[in-house]
Amino acid sequence: MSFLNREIECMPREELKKLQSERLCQTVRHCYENVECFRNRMDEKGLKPEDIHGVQDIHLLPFSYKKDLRDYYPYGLFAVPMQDVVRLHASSGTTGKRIVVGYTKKDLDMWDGCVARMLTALGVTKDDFVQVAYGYGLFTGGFGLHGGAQKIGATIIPISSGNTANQIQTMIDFGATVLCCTPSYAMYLGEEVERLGVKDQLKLRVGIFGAEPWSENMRRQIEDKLGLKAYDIYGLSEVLGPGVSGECPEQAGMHVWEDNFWVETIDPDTGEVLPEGTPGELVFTSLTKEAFPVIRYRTRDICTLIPEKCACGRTHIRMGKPNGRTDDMLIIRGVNVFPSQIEEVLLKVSGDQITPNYQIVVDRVNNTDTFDINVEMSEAFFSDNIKAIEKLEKRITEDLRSMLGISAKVHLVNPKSIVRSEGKAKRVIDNRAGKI
Ligand code: DLL
Repeated sequence: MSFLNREIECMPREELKKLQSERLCQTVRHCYENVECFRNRMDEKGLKPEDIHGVQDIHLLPFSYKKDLRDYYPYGLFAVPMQDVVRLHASSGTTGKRIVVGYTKKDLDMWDGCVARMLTALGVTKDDFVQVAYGYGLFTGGFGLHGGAQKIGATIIPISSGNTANQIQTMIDFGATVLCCTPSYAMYLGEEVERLGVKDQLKLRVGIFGAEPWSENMRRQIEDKLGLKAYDIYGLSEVLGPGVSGECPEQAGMHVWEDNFWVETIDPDTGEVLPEGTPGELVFTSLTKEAFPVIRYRTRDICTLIPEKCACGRTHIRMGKPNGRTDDMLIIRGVNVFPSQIEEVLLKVSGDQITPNYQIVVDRVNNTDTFDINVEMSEAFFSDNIKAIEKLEKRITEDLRSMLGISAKVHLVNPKSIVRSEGKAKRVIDNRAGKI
């Protein structure tokens, strides 16, 4: 088992809590002195930084939201002078105005350290060739993985996302041993590798895939197509970028780097802190960030924390795979529908029959919502008889109806007919805007 910093990664929890408490008090003071929005919220609650003595007082602090980043766009929430900000990143998300975040030199060093910890845990060393196929640019994926790989001295292939044929040729020619990209793009690369029949020319060993939800079924398929071991990495721009948490070789949840972040799960409706192990909305407080610190930031990601000690020896808490977002909810014919519910039904269908590619299409025709789900068949199943296809469509339709309480039209579509993504997959197409 390899560690970048064993002392920190395996720190006894009592000691870790003490460190977190000290860092939380410093962060609260830093925000109160430098971020007007935070100071106003503390004042409204009649709170002063001296009232926060440690992590036991975290529940007293006000929440922060994505809306704050939009209201104070671009730099209104930065806590240091702009001369100290050495990098900006931005994210647009699926809705609304984009948000901007900033980093000092020390912030970048912390970020690199978080990603480097994960890479080291997975046995990535300076002997590896790391192909970074996340997008470089304002998106945090490319530069985030790049920074971590650079810290451990690996040979980086900074190819960015897209240009799939060239991507595969580069992997072969340059001998990439580690691939970093979104799981949807990994799946697409895997399909192309299969089509070209070049799997035996690849040297890939480790895949680091995140930035969007993906299933265990998808993990198996990517591993099989690319001949590597696939690991999950989580993060969000507002809190850091990739590397807020990541899997270790045990693959039993993602370790949140708790020396840098305090993590809670809350009831999204009441804001009440939930016991570890109960699913809820993930909320992060940064403990070491300078330029863009966050206090009790509501991610909207629904997730479960795993407090039990991990077999790898790391003491930092783990989080399960995020399974849905509180703001992903679609209201179709008055019924609340979460894409994760649809995914759950599709996951029960054998991987021999369908691929992990699907798309939800919602529209409004004659004042009524239409609800269609296109699910891609596997090559093998596609060549089966039409009766088998109709039977499977019917089964998925019925399972969805009993899960959601409304009917969707399920269409099993031809293999490779759903548009592939080079970044995050677009699973929902809602064409109803302006038709209500
Ligand atoms: O997606 C950062 C990142 C880049 C993470 C590369 C991992 C790898 P944003 O674009 O701000 O940042 O999107 C953040 O993506 O709130 C989750 O909803 C989702 N997300 C990120 N990682 C995972 C994951 C980057 N492993 C939003 N599983 C988050 C499920 C994820 N969802």
